[in-house]
Amino acid sequence: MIDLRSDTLTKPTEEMRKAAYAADVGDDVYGEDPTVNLLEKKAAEILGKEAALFVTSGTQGNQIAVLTHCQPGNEILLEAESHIFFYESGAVAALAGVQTRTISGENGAMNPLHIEAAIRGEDQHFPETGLICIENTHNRAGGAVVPPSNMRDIYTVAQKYNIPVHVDGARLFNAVASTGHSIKEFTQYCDTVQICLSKGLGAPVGSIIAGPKDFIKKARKWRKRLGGGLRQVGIIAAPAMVALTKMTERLTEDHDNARFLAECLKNFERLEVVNSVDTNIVVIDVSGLNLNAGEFVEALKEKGVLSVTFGDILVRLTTHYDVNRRDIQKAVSAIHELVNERNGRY
Ligand code: TLP
Repeated sequence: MIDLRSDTLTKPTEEMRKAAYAADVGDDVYGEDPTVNLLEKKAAEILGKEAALFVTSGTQGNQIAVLTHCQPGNEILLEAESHIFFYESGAVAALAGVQTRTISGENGAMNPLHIEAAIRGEDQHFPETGLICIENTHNRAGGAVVPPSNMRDIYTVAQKYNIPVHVDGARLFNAVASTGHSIKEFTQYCDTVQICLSKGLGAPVGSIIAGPKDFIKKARKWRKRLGGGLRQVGIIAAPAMVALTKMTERLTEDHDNARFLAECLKNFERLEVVNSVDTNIVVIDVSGLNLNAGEFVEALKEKGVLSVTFGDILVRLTTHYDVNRRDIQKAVSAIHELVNERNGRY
């Protein structure tokens, strides 16, 4: 099977497994796990923030950020198809008791003027705007990079109204690899950031949230409340450190593979690549084949390629460390075969 469902599917490398085996550990709830402490220090440095916290997942990181920044009854501004809004099981309502106000972006980027217009004024009827969230890269926009200039303009608005900005940077290193901008060129325009080590970077588990010291202190308490205070967690922090320090530059390979895949698919009749393929995600519209997304995914599985639905007629294909160019070529052949079979039916 060639698995293009997600970059979350990557398995730990040999170096990660060895690092896990050799990890020096302690009880992290006591602050005594040297491997976690080192990872948090290194992550804060890399991300240009005062402090960082190791958390179990991207979702947990985002939720802890919302819980720490906001009060129940706040309103948060976020992109209409952002992961926090679309894919986190309504957690911001269920856990933080905040309501969402969505802003439709273009290629994942929200217009700062739309943000400014949505910020609530002083009125007893209104909720307070507690947080602005940016997602970079933007998953449902097909891994689109939100440029630092857009983040800067949003951050400028946010600062004018004294509202914090959180970045869901689950794939922020993909934005770095795609643009050549440094990670700090992105993170300078936010108060807090969440990055995933378990996607294209290949760690088995874990995300980081980074931000000001006092924020991370409060976030640590929220992590504990959520049952995310782990014990000898150096076992997973060690492979996470390998992901953070050794796996970021190779993301360009995934991007090359995604572009190659998209270029091949563009030659196929009745199948359309709908995203700009900035990074490691290719989104295709399969409706021209007279199939819905679910039917396409099933038919492609029969041919040895796994993909995921991304709406009624859209399918997402994601490249990552565990698929190489030959796998992509095989996937292209399988899709070609499927397209030909479908075209034969007209
Ligand atoms: N995204 C997953 C699914 O949840 C959709 C995927 O396969 O792409 N932020 C962004 C932008 C994400 O894409 C994801 C995962 C998360 C946060 C959550 O990370 P985890 O899965 O570690 O909770």
